[in-house]
Amino acid sequence: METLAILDPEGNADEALEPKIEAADLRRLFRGMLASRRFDERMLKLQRQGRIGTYGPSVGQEAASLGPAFAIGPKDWFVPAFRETAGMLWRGWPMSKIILWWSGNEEGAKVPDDINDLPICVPVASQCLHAAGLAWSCKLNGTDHVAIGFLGDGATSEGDFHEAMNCAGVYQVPLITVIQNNQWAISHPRARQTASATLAQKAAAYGFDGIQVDGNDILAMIVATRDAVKKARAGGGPTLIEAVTYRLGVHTTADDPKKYRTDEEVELWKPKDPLIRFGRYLKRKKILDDKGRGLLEEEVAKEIAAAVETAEAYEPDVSAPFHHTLSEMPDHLRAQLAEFQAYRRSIGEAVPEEEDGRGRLQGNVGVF
Ligand SMILES: Cc1ncc(C[n+]2csc(CCOP(=O)(O)OP(=O)(O)O)c2C)c(N)n1
Ligand SMILES: [Mg+2]
Repeated sequence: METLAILDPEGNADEALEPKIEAADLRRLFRGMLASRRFDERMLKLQRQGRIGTYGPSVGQEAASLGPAFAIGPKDWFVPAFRETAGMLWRGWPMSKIILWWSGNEEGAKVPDDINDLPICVPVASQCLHAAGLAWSCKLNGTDHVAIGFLGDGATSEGDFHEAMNCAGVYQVPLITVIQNNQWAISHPRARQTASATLAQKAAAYGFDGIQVDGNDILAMIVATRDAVKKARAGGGPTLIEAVTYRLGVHTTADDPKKYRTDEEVELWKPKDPLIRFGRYLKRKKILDDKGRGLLEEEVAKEIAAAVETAEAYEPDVSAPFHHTLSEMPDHLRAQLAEFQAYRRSIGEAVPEEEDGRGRLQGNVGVF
């Protein structure tokens, strides 16, 4: 199984493999990883303060979703699981929406208008099927668009993964599947997940290419995805990319990793942190010095503060679940909605007249 790495831990690039990327884009990529990192840190604090719900950070895994996001266009499909914050921010999801999503607010699942994305989706490996279906639609519609779907190492043990990969191979759809192998599925280690030597080699059984990539190396992730996208656009079918990375933080805010893994293991991965390595690379290339980095930190801090303010000022539509589930509300749900609205009025809430379950459904159906 081929393994692709371009940046070493000191941030030196293998010149034969180094992609040509404009300095401005390299700087934006660093900003993207930094924004995701600082956003995660802030989200953990908000959760501890009881201001959002459970949160799953992607600390240490930023390059694995940002590289693929950089390598596709807005009309291609980006199908995240739940640890693709860096990629989602790059695609144009406002931070405030991501905060709303983790607060259990429907608004956080509404896709921004100008991108072909699906929202955060937690059922493990279900995203593989969504992405395979979208890739199939790209092919059936005669476009040269591709779909990129994400999953974790643990998700490769799910039937959905098998079904999606099998279907993608049989129908030769333009699908790129990125496995974020972060070594753990909550407390279950990679070694106990599968007897396969690599996760990438599973592609061989489905009849298409697989490649193992240093997932903490943003340049390698970009190159691997670009190759896969080029092949898919030309009708060459799917690719499976195994991004070898590490979850430096908690699985979610409901988890204590000290119960199942050692501090020594975490320490071993810290020098491979994608942000550190890419930062060194940019410094060496004289693209981003300490001063420039400080300015980015300030910019990102302001963006996060503004997003928290926007999200917390958002007035949730508490009747949203009634309106987003079925295209036509059946009588029993209509009755429940009426009862719910009567209760809201009885406690003094202002409920608009049109909130009777009619007339709003069509506008919302397209969201998913
Ligand atoms: C179908 C399903 N089963 C169980 C869960 C609970 N769950 C959430 S994340 C997770 C582990 C996923 O591990 P992995 O695929 O390696 O992704 P990671 O969390 O490491 O990013 C589990 C079991 C779920 N969300 N969906
Ligand atoms: Mg995992």
